[in-house]
Amino acid sequence: MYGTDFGPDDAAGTGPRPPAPDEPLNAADAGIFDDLLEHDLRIEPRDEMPEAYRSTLVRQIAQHAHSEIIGMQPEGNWITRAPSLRRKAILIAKVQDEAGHGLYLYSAAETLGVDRADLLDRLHRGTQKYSTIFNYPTLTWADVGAIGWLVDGAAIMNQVPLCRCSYGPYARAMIRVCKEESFHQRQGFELLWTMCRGTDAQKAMAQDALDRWWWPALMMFGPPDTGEAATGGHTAQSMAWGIKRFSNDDLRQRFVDMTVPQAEKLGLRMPDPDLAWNAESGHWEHGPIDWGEFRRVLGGDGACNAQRLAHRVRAHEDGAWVREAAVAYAAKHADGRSRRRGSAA
Ligand code: FAQ
Repeated sequence: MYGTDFGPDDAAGTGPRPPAPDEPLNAADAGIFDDLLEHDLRIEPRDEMPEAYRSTLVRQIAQHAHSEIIGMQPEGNWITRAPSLRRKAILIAKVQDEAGHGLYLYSAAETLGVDRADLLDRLHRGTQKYSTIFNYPTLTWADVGAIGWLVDGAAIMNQVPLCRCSYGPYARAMIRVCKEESFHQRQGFELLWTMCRGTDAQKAMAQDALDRWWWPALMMFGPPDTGEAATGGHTAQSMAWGIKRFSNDDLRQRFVDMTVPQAEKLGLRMPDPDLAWNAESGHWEHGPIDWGEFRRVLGGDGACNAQRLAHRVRAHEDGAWVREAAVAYAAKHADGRSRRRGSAA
């Protein structure tokens, strides 16, 4: 049973009537996709949907899932070097959460009729992307704080609206993901807060991490998609379909407005000489983003692209025996269950 099975929430009950789960789709249902969108209801796996809507979701959800599991690497790099047992336990839990997010997202993608193994294969062959942010190195312990504060902070800003995405399984997966990302963001801020109140060397390390992660974090929101700088892209269509609820530029601006006062609280300086408060618009205006760097990293030429992918492929190959054992175990139990059912009959 899906959310839409409870019917439209307008009191007059004039909204569309989604088919029951086992009801076959018929010609009258062909228009249900538009009706569901119009009433801001959720599209579920059993609903008819345009092929372009389905493939856009597969692209975005797969890219999101790949980002979560590749995103384990930069932080995983610091698990053995965390400065205390408490910090180590927190970091292990966070990296484990990212793996969980990948699992929810691959499951959501599978409801669109794709196979998880095939998606991983496409990641490994380089035909599907993951977020550019994870191709930057984590050089010091402060980078762990900067990832939590800035990368998870940007991820939440982008992902809270996805909890209202028109595709039900993706929207529902994002609710839990966002709760966990919010904890991640706070732990990153707290880590940097502690460093900023430590020795001069620790504060300098925090500043250096902000200097290196600020611009890549702004690029996470994707290329410009409003005004004269807009470069085309998927935003207009994805917003019409209710997949995206805001433009990349809108979300980036919200992130800047949220983060600048937080940097002030930490006592850190933003690495942007053009950053200025605009009292008229009520927003912080930032300097130009180097979209040439974004395209370079997206094209495979970031500091860590090759390393991230090689590590991912190696982990996948090393884990083959675990997957085989899990399949054999499941088959053995399915066999036992069907034999027990047979002898009970
Ligand atoms: N990296 O037209 P748009 C995280 C591509 S999760 C790489 O704007 P769209 C958790 C885009 O695919 C971080 N590629 O595209 C964590 C498109 O390529 P195409 C990931 C990018 O899809 C924290 C082209 O550029 N989050 O951090 C990027 O409508 C800490 C044109 O762009 C998600 O995936 C990029 N940054 O909007 C884990 C959220 N930006 O098809 C571990 C879900 C754009 O032309 C540690 N995804 N591209 O070849 C989304 O919201 C959207 O897909 C956007 C891009 C907003 C990322």
